[in-house]
Amino acid sequence: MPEDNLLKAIHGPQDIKEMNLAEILELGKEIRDCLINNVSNNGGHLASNLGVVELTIALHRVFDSPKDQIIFDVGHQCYVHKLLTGRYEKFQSLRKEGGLSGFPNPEESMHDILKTGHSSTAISSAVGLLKAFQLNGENDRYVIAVVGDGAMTGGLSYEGLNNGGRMPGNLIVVLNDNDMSISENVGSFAAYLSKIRSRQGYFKFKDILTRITTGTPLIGKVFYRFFQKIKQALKSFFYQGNIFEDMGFAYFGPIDGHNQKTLERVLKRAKNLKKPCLVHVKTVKGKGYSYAEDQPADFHGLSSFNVATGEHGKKVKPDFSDIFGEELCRLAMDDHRICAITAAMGAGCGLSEFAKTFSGRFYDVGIAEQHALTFAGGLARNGMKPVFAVYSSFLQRGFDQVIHDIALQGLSMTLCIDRAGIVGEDGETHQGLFDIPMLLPVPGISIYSPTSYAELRCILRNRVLNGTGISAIRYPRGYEPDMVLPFHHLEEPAEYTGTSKELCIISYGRQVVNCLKGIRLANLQVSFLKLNRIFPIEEQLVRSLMQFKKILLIEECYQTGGIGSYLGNLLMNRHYTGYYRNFGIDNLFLKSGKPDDLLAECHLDGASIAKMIRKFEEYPE
Ligand SMILES: Cc1ncc(C[n+]2csc(CCOP(=O)(O)OP(=O)(O)O)c2C)c(N)n1
Repeated sequence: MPEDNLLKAIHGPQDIKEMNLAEILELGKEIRDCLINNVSNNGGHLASNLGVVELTIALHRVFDSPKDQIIFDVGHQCYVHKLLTGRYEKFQSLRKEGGLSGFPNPEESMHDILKTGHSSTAISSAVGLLKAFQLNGENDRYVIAVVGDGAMTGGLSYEGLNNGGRMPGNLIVVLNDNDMSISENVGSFAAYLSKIRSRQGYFKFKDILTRITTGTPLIGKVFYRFFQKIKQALKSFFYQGNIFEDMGFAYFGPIDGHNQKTLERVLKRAKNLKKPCLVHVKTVKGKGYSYAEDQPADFHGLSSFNVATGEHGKKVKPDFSDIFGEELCRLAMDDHRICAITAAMGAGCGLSEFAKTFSGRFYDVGIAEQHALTFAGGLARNGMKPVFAVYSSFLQRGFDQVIHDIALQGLSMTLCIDRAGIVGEDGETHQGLFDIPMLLPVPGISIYSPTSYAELRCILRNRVLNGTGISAIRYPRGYEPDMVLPFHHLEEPAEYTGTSKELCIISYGRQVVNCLKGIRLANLQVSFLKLNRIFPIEEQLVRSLMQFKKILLIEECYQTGGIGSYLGNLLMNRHYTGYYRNFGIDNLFLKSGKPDDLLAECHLDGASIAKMIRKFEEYPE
């Protein structure tokens, strides 16, 4: 076990500023060991953090956090930053309920500027943060955005660059180029970066010239001006321009992101320039841990693993994502119009097999959910059957595209919404709780929520082959319930069990299981209505509900804007005279924790539901 002698003495960035190179290199080793040991226990993002050890140390030595603000794009690579900013003692609690977040969190530390978790926001945030400094007259403060090459596939990054490059002042974008998103990075920009990397000779030459010219008084200045003039000519001679320079950034790089001295030297130069700079840093994802270097995608985000062997929790049985992928392959075999789209989450969404078998109809568009949807609209318009598989929380990015580029056009596509509902350890930014409130008002949409694999298969088949308009199918992270479910009419939009006419409990998706447990624990005679299609609820079904004296809808969704408020409206409009209550999650951001614990915290576990049912059964007596 490493001693962490240097690391445990670090209470803030000031403690590393005076260290000599030997100490810094030793510190880097201790940090790597600490990352590997902790993530092997708690799970989390390993490879990305191993790749930014030297970079994060350099940033904290050259800049002055929190006076200068460092923003990590996505934020999954902020563990080293956490260790250097006084959170070593708490690091063992990483991603645990009540512990350190796996992402930046200003509630934890003044060195964390914003809560993040979604990609490609850092440059825009940095531009805003810097503008505010300038408006406050704080012109000596810097803002540094650390952005991965994967995050550069998201359009928002360019919107930020577009504004940032023309802005006076201390904006530094560090492009952390490891050639990987979660899987291999895709698209023209990735190819462009590799082209830039291959022109290292030009940049070295430029670097040396700049150093000579700016380091020699008088002659240097004259020569520097001359050099600036010939630079354009040199540029077009050696390469076809650099997008960053053309957008107004002084470009430094590509530099070795694991060479501490080079990193600090270049960052200092960028700092002294006092204009928008882009520092292109070449790093190795997983650096220093051979298993992560060899399989960076597997070690991007993972649950616990064996440090000595690199063995990590491979799935022992298929989960919802796998079943989706498997069924889609089956359908695509017979229908060549079926196309699968992912926004950089192919493996996570269960599309690996589809990508191999139908490579011509598989599109990883990068971290570009907006483009994925508008692109799907184009495919649909010209006769294809697009299926976009996306995590619920990342679908939030594409709200306008769902409305404007698909629904309004009257186009048909299938949205497969993975990780719907409470997700767990990734915390606030990753919970899948907005898709229902977001999608309900979209004209013409239908939304399905299967509880079991058989239902998922059946719904997917029906919707992909015959669906019109947008068909959204949402399913949770993980596995179908172990319990044998008393439902058999998978093709129907809803199904009743029980004969009581007094009280009807309604639910859908994963929550059906906890409701059935709750009913059993409450030991009461109630009817249960399982919704397979949660929107729209047809007139006939509403009419059938009017016969109950009491109706209780329980859902793993925000109370406001969920199916409960929608059904409440339907009942009210039909002058339902019984008691209706809907129970969902309070409109708060849910922090990190195990899904079962979070469900219990939200009173959505079997025991809480049993209490709720008993209380409601007695109401209003
Ligand atoms: C909007 C959005 N879509 C998808 C993701 C999932 N995601 C998390 S990290 C990541 C890859 C990021 O790659 P890069 O920026 O190069 O960072 P690296 O991990 O390689 O350092 C993806 C796709 C996300 N966080 N946000």
